Amino acid sequence: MIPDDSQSRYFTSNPTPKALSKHEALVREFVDYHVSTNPNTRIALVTSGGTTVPLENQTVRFIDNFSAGTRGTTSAEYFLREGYAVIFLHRQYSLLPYSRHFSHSTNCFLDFMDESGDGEVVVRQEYQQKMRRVLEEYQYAKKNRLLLLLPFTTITEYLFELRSLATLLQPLDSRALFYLAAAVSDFFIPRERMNEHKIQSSEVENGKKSGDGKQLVVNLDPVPKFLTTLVSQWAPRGSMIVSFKLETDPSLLVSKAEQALEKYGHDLVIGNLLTTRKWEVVFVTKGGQERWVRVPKAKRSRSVSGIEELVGRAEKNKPSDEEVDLSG
Ligand code: PAZ
Repeated sequence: MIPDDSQSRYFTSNPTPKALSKHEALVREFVDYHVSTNPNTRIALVTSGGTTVPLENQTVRFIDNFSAGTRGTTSAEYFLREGYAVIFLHRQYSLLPYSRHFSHSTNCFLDFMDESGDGEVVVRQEYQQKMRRVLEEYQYAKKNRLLLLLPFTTITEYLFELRSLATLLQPLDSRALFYLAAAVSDFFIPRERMNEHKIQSSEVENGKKSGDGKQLVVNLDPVPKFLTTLVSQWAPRGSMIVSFKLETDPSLLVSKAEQALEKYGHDLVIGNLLTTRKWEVVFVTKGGQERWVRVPKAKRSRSVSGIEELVGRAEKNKPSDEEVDLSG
């Protein structure tokens, strides 16, 4: 399929991100290493966190979204446990695999520490068990070079990175998995309409209705739909591609997920609602099949992120039950 004009224009009219060539070199090295050490290696590209939409070229202000990267980080840990090497394309400073267990759960990481009787700094007794488990997994991933962290901030950086990384995963063919959990902006300001410098309050327009005073009017264009091109050109032919669909209106979720699947022709859309995303998701697959995966009610309060494990298990075992129990 030939990319539509808006896509080619997007890449020619926006500057190549500064970090791209460095990231490409890291990915090349990562892929070569894993393919040469294990020809059956499986690599998952997990995207995580939200993209920003800058309002100015020298950016002071930008539009952002809510995503903290919980889905992406939790899933990345799950894929690592399942034997995948993981490229983690994430919003800079959002949650990261392993450190996420400790980075946002107290006021300060020092809350996990204490002073022992002989003046050593140690991990507090109540955190010992969990920290040991996470540390073991982290050290295993590090020692075996299983996790590559690549940050992005803007929508443009994200799209350039996605295009390059998908292309660099070509040698993996069916051993590549795309798990696109990032919350990617649907709208952006084209480069030619973007202010170079900080928008001044003195520059904003007069309000159209009397009494409105001054207004900052921002016109956003739709971001070209890149998933079609990812599926048909960038990604290896046999790879598995999973995208996410977030909605706030429950009546739209399944139909929007079905439309996405139909339009882009990939393998699976996982739908979720903003308010219930931590404990229920819906799988929509080709042929209009819809299957809900839920953390059982009794386990929701303690299982902030258990749904990702259920998603992995559900995909592997394809159970027929509506609710998949965490303890199984
Ligand atoms: O990062 P998070 O755990 O807070 O949220 C995850 C999510 C809702 C962003 C993800 O599950 C998702 O739906 N991503 C795709 C969003 C979209 O429709 O663009």
